[in-house]
Amino acid sequence: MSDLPVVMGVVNVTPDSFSDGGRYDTVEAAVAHGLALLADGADILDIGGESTRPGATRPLVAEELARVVPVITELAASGAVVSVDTMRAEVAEAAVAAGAGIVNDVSGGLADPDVLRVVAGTGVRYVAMHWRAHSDRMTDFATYDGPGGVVAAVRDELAERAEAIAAAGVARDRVVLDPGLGFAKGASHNWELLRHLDRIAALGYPLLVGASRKSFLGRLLAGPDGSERRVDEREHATTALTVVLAQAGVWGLRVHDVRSCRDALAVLDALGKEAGS
Ligand code: PMM
Repeated sequence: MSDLPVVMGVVNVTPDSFSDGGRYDTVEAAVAHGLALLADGADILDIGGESTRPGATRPLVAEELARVVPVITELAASGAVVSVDTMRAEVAEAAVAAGAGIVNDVSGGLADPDVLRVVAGTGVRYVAMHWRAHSDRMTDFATYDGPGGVVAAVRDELAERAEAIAAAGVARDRVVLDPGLGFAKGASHNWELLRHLDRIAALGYPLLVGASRKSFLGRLLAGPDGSERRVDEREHATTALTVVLAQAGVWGLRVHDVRSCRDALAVLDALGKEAGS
């Protein structure tokens, strides 16, 4: 493979994220985790201070700022490429001032359109994810009855976001799109999107995908009693998806376990070199 995806390692500075909530919710723990992910080979560290797990309620702006800014400051000062996972302009602005080079907005500018002004004004990269509603209400919006189902809906809604992003003055080559697995989507919607990522890629933007440890994998691997596989036991399935997504040509992968992702990419890399020699 010539172009392997970039690996974005997740640092959730939150008490309640679904996969790692509460583990890195102090500045020291989050910075140490970020440095460990870098040592494992992360290309980008994604720092988030708001949990988006289904049903989550939003932190106050001041809380979110206090969680992410000191962590970004330290990690950016250590030379890391940092993205901030936020839907708020105020947080995006402070994060960029602290050294973030990417704004990862799970709402694609819908939650706070002013984010686009910050991105346009600072020239940072922008990840726009497919999103329909905040986490406390998103399951009410997981309906895709139109022609073409979830894939056509996500493609069309992302195309609309891309237009709004361009209209706000963000350069096209700064934009990355993300299908938003698990956000206003059930397991079957996620699988359908993964089957047809080429139709989202046809919009002409690089794609970032966050499948790591998500609930649809827990459900896939459910035990005989129907209970979802535990979050920390979904890594092999996540790694399998790393291979599939890399072969599908995505630009980036957002993962919790950078090491296993890197190992999988090393296998693909070796195969690609063999084929070319
Ligand atoms: N998923 C989560 C949070 N942020 N950002 C992007 N761009 N794509 C995603 O799929 C995504 C995201 C939720 O997962 P987490 O709680 O493990 O961070």
